[in-house]
Amino acid sequence: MPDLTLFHIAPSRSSIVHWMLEEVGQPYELRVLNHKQGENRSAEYLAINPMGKVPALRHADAIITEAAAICCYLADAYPEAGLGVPLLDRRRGPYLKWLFFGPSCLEPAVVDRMFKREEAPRGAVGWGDFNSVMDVLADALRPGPYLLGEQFTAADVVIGSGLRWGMAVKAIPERSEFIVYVGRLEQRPALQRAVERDLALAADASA
Ligand SMILES: N[C@@H](CCC(=O)N[C@@H](CS)C(=O)NCC(=O)O)C(=O)O
Repeated sequence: MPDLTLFHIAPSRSSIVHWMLEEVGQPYELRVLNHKQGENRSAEYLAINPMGKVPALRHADAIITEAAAICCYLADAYPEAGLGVPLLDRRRGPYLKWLFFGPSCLEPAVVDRMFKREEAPRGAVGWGDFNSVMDVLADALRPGPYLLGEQFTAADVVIGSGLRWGMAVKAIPERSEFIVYVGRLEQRPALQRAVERDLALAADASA
């Protein structure tokens, strides 16, 4: 049995980790939860993630939750995959910045837009305002090919997933920087494998 198990609902935020696992290239098991039947709220699953949310990753006897934390963890646990930045490397700072920017700035800004929530005063919310988040990301992506330049990292999995999802739900403007970057990510075989399997899982779940 593989050491790695992903608790997953397809497609969802656990698809971020599904893609990351494909990039890592180690054997893993997918434990698919039936959202309609509330399996993520079962006592068994709440013992794994008391938030009742996916993703959760089991690695031997450790449980990790929160998609960006899992991606960071996997990059560190499997350095041979080349998806992280070592501790004493100066690029570790920007790398961590982008990993945290995903769930703390990009995602809440997009969720607000998607649900047409009134924008809070920019000084009061951690992500400031939607347009600043978009401008900062577009500026960072313009040089390319990836957030840290030539190296594709776990931060691209997190930010790239947020952009793909935001563009799919039409909450993110189709700026050329985003289109070029997401198009580049979509050429990656690991992402293609994860998407294909998620589509099959989603079809099974709705059958
Ligand atoms: N902060 C968490 C959010 C996880 C999350 O909201 N997952 C959603 C799927 S997109 C979920 O499990 N929803 C099921 C539910 O709440 O019933 C992360 O980034 O991993």
